[in-house]
Amino acid sequence: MILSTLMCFLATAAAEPSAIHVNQVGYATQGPKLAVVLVAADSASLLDEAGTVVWRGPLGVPRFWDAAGDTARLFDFSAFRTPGIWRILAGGEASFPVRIAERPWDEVLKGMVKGFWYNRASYAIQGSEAGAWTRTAGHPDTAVRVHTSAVGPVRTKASRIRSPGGWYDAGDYGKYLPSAAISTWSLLHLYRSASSFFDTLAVGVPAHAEVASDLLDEALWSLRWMLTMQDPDDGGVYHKLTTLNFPGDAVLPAADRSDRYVVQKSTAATLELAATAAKASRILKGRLPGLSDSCLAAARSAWAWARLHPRVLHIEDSLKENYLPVVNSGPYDDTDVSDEFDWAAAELLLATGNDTFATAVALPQRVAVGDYANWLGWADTRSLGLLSLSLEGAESPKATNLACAADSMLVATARDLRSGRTTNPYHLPKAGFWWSANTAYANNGFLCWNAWRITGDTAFRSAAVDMLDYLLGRNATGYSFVTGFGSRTPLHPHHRISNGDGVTAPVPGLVVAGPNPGREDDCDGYPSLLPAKSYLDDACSYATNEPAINQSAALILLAGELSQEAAAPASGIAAAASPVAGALLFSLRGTQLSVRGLAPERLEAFSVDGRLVAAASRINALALPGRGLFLVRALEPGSGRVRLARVAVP
Ligand SMILES: [Ca+2]
Repeated sequence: MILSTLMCFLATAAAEPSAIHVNQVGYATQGPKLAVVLVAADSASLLDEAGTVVWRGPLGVPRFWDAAGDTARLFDFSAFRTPGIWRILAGGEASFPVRIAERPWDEVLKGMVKGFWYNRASYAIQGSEAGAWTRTAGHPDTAVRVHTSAVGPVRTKASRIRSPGGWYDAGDYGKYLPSAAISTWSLLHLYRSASSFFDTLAVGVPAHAEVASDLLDEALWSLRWMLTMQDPDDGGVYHKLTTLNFPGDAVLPAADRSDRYVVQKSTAATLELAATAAKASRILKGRLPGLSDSCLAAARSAWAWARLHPRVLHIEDSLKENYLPVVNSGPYDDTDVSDEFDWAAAELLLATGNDTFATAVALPQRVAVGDYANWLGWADTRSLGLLSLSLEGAESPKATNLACAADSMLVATARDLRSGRTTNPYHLPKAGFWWSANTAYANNGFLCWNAWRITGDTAFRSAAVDMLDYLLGRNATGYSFVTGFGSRTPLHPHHRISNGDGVTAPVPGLVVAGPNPGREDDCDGYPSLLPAKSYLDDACSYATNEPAINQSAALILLAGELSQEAAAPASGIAAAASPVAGALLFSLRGTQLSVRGLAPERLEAFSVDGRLVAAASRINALALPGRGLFLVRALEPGSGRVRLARVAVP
């Protein structure tokens, strides 16, 4: 109680901005450490708490960035590796506290996972874990109406269905399948990536009997709700569950008693459930076998519905024209479901090993290279399948070829995103700003982390840390974008619970949308109209200051991978599943690759970004150029069949 009182006290006024932008949460002892200095100076110092200079270093060349209207100098203090709390001093200006620690991001990671718990629907936030933010349960969702867009022969207008649980989506109390799916998938994927780390990471929520891991438990809270959104009579899945209109801006969950509706089954929502449930079925197999089976059955019936209804699109405007009563909640329109088909097929292939799904994955040659905004998102889901194939595909013989292709595409996209990073004064790879651009920055960091996992190239890892630094304060606004974590954080998010709960500090652990020059909310008071500074810490600003589950999930993925790695350092290549993925056909000794029982017509090795690095014709051996990860392609004589393998030379 003392702690929460203190937090409330501290949070009543925003800290004055500093002219030195740092990651306000922390830097890893052995990792890269960069600050952005906006004052004219040649060098900067690190000071201890008594004000004594402990380290000094030069500043980089001044660079003007038109998106921020700033001339900025980078201060690289990576060589300073002493854990503790320090400040940077340059040109007479001091930074916020700079924390250096072996595991600097565990607390913000836990806070963001707990942020999901705070946003649970049909659930009372209480007990010592709740801190100041206790509230009674709202939205039991035990008698949800079926909207006219969703009625069928069994579930009619008079039906009432049960669909409790799940998370509130953002500042409102709607529950939307597209954003819930990508968010749930993200928590599941992170757990799959580092389950032993997350089995012991306690995030400060009440203990649960079902599974030991708080992260997995939180994912299951949403997954169980998602399963209720499937019509058991045909396998189709409703797009959303909401009231007809948004409640007032400070109405708490328990006071929002308007009727709630499930709205239209859509192909997108149905495939999103198929994909997420298929992923869950694999993770839960040895832990909760009954739920695992239910998930796989739900995924299969959802897939079957989507094949019968391949283009039932949820388009808010057309719903408004054709069905009454009019629904005015979040649209979550998706006009292209080819990516959802690919994602679901990839997850079902990994869950079943069934050839039907292998042939259904129609991967493009490259994934959204250059399309910085849309390589991943709630409506752009193809890369979720790639990420699953890359992480898990080597364990499934039927998925090996696709896993190799997924690695290659992920690395190519990461390489494209990373380009230009070192010339940007904030070290941003391809900076841009739009609604929820913070999600894109987190996604890009996660992509770069995966490229590091696949290739072992530390430049990718540094790019991932750059994105984390950006989101936690090393940006042109000088805010850490996670409520409650940092020296200067959002105090007035567009979030009904935070607005209405009478607690001065907002609910902690929420990730806001970030700078957006579109400023669609038309709020007064934006401190700057420059793109990188178009951010307003005001509850009015739904265009820059609204939290959302998919924003949190994206940053949890990035912070989670970096945190688990800090707890158990691993080199990227050593982390790859096995030296030769798949194919009994190939073997490796040193850098010498052999093909058993076959003299291929042609044998080729590619680096993971697609460059041909070695080739041979009509012999069964190939010398690889050295350490690294390679995609090997063997063309069978006669049949013309292509065999692929992913080979890591340690
Ligand atoms: Ca889509």
